[in-house]
Amino acid sequence: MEDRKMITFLVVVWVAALMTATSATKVSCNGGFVLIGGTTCIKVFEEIKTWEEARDACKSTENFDTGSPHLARINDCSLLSSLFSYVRYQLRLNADLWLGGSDSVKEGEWRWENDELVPVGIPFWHPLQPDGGPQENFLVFAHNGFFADGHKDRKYGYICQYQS
Ligand SMILES: [Ca+2]
Repeated sequence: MEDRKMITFLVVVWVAALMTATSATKVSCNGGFVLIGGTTCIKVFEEIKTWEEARDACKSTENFDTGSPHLARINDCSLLSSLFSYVRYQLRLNADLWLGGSDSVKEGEWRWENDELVPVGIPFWHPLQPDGGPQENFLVFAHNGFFADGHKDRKYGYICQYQS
């Protein structure tokens, strides 16, 4: 009986662990978006636009239960690394792309569109960025994998995201 109880106990633990693992792992995103870092649904658009055009384009992409997509917000290092791997090695893209940050309201104070602060310093920003002062107020995910500031009239591809 003791052995049987132990086996039953182990099976229960194993099934519980399996269910936990399954529920914690997101497997897909909607609308052609791709899962990166196990947490975030993004879609890279290579068509070049100004930051404002890109922002509007993200919002007008297909509707989702979770709300409209928006220009991507990258707030942690592992997500930054996952994004770079995806863009550079899966898409084989070597280009600057817009993200959803700006310091147009207050120079030097970078915020996402939801008003949260954009991370500062390394490893997010390149050591020589931002360098454009009041001339460059929009956030670029540069081809080298770091953040940089970009001019509002420049045109780049862009990265949309929706909450997964
Ligand atoms: Ca600026």
